Amino acid sequence: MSKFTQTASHWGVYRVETDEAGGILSTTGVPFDADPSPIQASLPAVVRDPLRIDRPYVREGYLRSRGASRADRGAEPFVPVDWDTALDLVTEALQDTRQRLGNESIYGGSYGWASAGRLHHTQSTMKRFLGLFGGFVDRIGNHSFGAALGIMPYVLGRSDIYGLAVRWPEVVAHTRLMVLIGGAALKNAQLDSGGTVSHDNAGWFRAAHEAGVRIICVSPSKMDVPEDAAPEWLPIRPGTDTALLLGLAGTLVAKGLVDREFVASHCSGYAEFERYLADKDARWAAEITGIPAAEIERLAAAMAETRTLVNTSWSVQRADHGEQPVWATVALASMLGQIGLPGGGFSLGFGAVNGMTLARPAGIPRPTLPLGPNPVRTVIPVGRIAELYLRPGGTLPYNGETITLPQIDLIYSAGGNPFHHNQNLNRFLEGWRRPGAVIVHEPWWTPPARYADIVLPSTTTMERNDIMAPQTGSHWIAMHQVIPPHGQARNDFDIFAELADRLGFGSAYHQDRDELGWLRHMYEEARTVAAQRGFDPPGFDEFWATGKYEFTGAAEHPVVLSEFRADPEMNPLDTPSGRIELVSETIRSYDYDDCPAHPTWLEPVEWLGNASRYPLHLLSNQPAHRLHSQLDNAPLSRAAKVADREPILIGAQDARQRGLRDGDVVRVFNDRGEFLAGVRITDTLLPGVVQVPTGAWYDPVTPGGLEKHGNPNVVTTDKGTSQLAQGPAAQTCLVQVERYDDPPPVTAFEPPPTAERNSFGL
Ligand SMILES: Nc1nc2c(c(=O)[nH]1)N[C@H]1C(S)=C(S)[C@@H](COP(=O)(O)OP(=O)(O)OC[C@H]3O[C@@H](n4cnc5c(=O)[nH]c(N)nc54)[C@H](O)[C@@H]3O)O[C@H]1N2
Ligand SMILES: Nc1nc2c(c(=O)[nH]1)N[C@H]1C(S)=C(S)[C@@H](COP(=O)(O)OP(=O)(O)OC[C@H]3O[C@@H](n4cnc5c(=O)[nH]c(N)nc54)[C@H](O)[C@@H]3O)O[C@H]1N2
Ligand SMILES: [Mo]
Repeated sequence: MSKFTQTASHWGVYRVETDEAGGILSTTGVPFDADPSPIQASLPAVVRDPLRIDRPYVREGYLRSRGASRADRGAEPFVPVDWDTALDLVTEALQDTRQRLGNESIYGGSYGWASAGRLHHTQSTMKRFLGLFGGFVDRIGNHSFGAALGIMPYVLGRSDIYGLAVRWPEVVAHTRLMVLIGGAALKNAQLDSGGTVSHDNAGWFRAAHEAGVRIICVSPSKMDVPEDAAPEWLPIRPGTDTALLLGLAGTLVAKGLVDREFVASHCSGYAEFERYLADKDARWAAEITGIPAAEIERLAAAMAETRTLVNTSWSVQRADHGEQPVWATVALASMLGQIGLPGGGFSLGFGAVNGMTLARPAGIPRPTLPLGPNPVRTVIPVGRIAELYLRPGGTLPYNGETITLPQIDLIYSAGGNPFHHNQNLNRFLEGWRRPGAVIVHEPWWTPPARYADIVLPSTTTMERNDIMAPQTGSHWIAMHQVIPPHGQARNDFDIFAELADRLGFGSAYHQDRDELGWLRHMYEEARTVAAQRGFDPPGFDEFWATGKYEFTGAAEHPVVLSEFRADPEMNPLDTPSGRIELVSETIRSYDYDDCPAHPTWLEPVEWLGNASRYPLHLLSNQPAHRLHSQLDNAPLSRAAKVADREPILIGAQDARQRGLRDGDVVRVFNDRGEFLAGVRITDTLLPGVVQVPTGAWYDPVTPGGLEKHGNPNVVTTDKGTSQLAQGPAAQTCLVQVERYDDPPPVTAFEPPPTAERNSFGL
């Protein structure tokens, strides 16, 4: 007799069929998901794969002498140890580091999506643990929309990018023209951070098209808006969107199309901004963007004529001066005067994830594991982690302040892949090899595990119980344990609980609750809040047995900024002027040349306009067949590889110039590094642009050398967007591409070498 168990993930809720011996028979979506993502089959396919880490391991040199051979991190075999030994080593490293250098020398490598689930949310379990241990250096900002997070408080007095997003029903009912800068590719709407319940974006795109919404895709890639929506494609040079937005704004001024009443009553600094726009006409923008001036003029006129939504994708701001396209988007929408009208104004990252643009009842709480305190106040902007490791004692300007970089001597990393999320990996690796100890929890032998000193094997969602409560959905979902843990793998929570016991703060950490004890507690706390807000979820036992609870009620999303529009005096924004700041005196006072007082076109360090030795612009977008680097080892992701490597999309003309054919292996390189990729020729990219999805597991011939699997972060820049946000700027990257014969085999999916414990006399 087989059995079906419901589990869930960032990419959806699904059921796994197992036989009596726990063998996995099949994976199916749930009836309440309109359009399940194919990624759902990937975890069941590799949950028992030979790359799973079966027990704790310690790098050979570290076992011999802690800290001595840190430069060999990633180049030495691992020695299997028992849990007791491993946890002793972790305790010792933590205590010793704290004693010598204080808690400010511990980096809680706290970036990473890990898995959906509110208890076994790895970042939370780790932060709670390190906080109670006395604190750790945390990160600030995010990889997704770091520049927007930095600039929006100055412009609108808020940075809730999700709250500012216009919802689909409003678009279909009211928007007539949707300008998608950077597109809104459906591949990205497969998932949500914290979980997706139903995939609805494809249907909404069709509905928008049927309702007659005109959709324009402004992107170097034609593939960024689904064909069903019949988009018009305006190919643009990467990194030049600010120039387009300013050129559109300048055209509005020149043609007398500015909503002067709106900018006078709702914005501050318009006059100064308009003076800056004096020479920013369509011809100026055409030179920079490659979009013909006549097209820009036509677009400006169309925007002023009809209900228009200007949406700028997150990718566009993940680039040098990424604050500018965000600010310029708000400025253009202000001049069109439609902010606060249904279906009008601006939005950021429409379609970047599944749920952000769907409407749901307001006030749904989430069961939550409390993080606890973090007595250490030092933070590092996510885009600048290498600075933290490489420049102890140095300073970093950030958001009007100066960060003094502490000396990090211990990295604790769990739930993220630093060899995926960071840019300029060769430089990053140099930094990663500086501290005295690196401790990693991982389910598989991924790059962070391979480059660790102490590796603790963790379970996956299928091997534990949890609750999914999406940030953007209207369900709570029970995630039932499907199979027993692999080998000696343990839940992150249990690992931290035992470490806390050993370190003397066990009760503060686990509060004497086990897994189900915590789930019940977290659920009941959230249920009390839900009840106060007029919802009626059942008690925990009933929820756990039923498997889901749906919050019902009017799914109305108030039109973004409508109250401010109606009465800016009564409902001012939280900015110094109470209005939309087209000029910020606060930013002016920082005197940053890379982020001036109003939206400004600043040439990126690398773009097609200054390309010479490296003539191609490399975009490294989100992968269609996995989540970042997660499940790169699964069949779905591996089937999409070309010659075993991550595909590089290249236009026919660029391929011809280099004598390349489909299926060839190429070397992609610049001064920062080199990697191999498999050629796929396309007619969907602007000439001069190549595209490699992010997330191939870092697999160099030797650490820091030629990367042979297709990880684009070997060549991307780790420059911050500006001194203001210091956001990641991965999309700003020029490269050259050439054919590479006789490539070395990919070894990313083979476990690292292991050594016997007594081989060196221990
Ligand atoms: N070049 C380039 N780089 C980028 C981007 C880009 O556009 N271009 N995008 C950036 C963006 S937006 C983001 S959000 C980041 C994402 O960066 P990350 O969030 O760091 O990427 P993931 O691959 O999701 O890493 C999650 C890791 O956690 C592990 N894991 C999964 N479940 C568990 C668990 O239960 N316990 C533990 N201990 N580990 C688990 C997985 O095996 C995986 O190694 O990447 C950024 N990097
Ligand atoms: N399947 C899948 N979906 C995902 C993720 C995943 O890993 N897998 N990751 C999720 C995460 S963490 C995030 S943050 C979001 C990110 O969402 P986005 O940042 O929107 O996603 P990207 O795929 O990086 O970029 C979208 C498109 O922007 C275009 N683009 C790049 N540079 C420029 C430019 O300079 N100008 C213009 N006009 N266009 C440009 C590229 O053609 C690219 O295809 O996606 C989420 N969705
Ligand atoms: Mo992201």
